[in-house]
Amino acid sequence: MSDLRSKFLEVYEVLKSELLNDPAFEWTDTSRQWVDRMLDYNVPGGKLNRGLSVIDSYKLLKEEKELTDDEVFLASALGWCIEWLQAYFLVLDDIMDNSHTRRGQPCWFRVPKVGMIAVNDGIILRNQIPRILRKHFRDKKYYVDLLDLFNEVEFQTASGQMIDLITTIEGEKDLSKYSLDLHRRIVQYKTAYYSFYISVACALLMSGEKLEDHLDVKDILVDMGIYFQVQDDYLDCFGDPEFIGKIGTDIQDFKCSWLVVKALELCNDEQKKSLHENYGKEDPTCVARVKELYNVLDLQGAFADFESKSYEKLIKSIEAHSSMAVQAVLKSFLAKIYKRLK
Ligand code: DMA
Ligand code: MG
Ligand code: MG
Ligand code: MG
Repeated sequence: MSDLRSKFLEVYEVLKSELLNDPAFEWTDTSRQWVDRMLDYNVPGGKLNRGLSVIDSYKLLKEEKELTDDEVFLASALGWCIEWLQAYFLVLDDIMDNSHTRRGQPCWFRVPKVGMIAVNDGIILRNQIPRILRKHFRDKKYYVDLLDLFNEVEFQTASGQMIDLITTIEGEKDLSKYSLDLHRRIVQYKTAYYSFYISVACALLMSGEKLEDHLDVKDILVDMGIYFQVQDDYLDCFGDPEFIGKIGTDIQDFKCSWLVVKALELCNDEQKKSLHENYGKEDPTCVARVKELYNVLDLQGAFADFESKSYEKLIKSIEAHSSMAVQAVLKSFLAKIYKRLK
């Protein structure tokens, strides 16, 4: 394991132990054990890209100067706040999407004796973020901006989740309302801000920058987030569940996925009829028919095309940026996700 990653994981242990001894609550052995297990199950098991990116970005923004131990700790703590935010969204997203697995294990709500306690666990995860921020950032000049950032991003993500969910309401399933513009709105809000923008925004605040001076960076990160969610939509159907650690449910859930939008654009009348009949059904034969149609329409090819075009466009807008340090931050992000298989 790289040094950075192991240092980052050490900070997780520190934060967890602080939370499990939070003096604002009268802990018992049982409640402490519950939260301990819930955190270990849901917070550190992912790729950790979002969290590690805060440290990476902060380093690049400081250019060649070595980070002090204190700076590494603070950047890691902010990185973990983002991982906490992600854990909170995922625990609830898996319930709402009726998913089965996540990160190679059953979704938290499917674990015996957890069930709908997972809803409150999600709320706990969400409430632990301001407790971490208060403990470690309370006397920083940028404390208020940090709180404001996490609140804004949570609002944007929850709003994106809302439009993702209300397009699939039972009895109102209508593929004709699915378009690239609706898809863009859903993924911009549900994914881009919390997956890309917030990490760089945290690093900028730590460097003493004002976020309103970096709206151009935000625009590029939002575009990168949209590209990232198109990859997620693609992997939901074409990814290897063993490797991505989750089993796709977008077809069954009638999601406004990039794949179905693309299929609607490419299909003839007969294929459209089949899509209308089979999309959004639990029945495995219906799911198989949709996947077959995706193959006939060569959505893998359409995706490969989208992927290379997005990459070129992103590189172009990154290279137009005036600061080389910012360019380095954005390029390191893009390199992490380009042609990802998980
Ligand atoms: C991801 O949507 C967005 C959030 C806020 C979790 P998704 O349901 O496509 O994610 P996943 O494929 O990981 O369930
Ligand atoms: Mg989901
Ligand atoms: Mg979802
Ligand atoms: Mg998905």
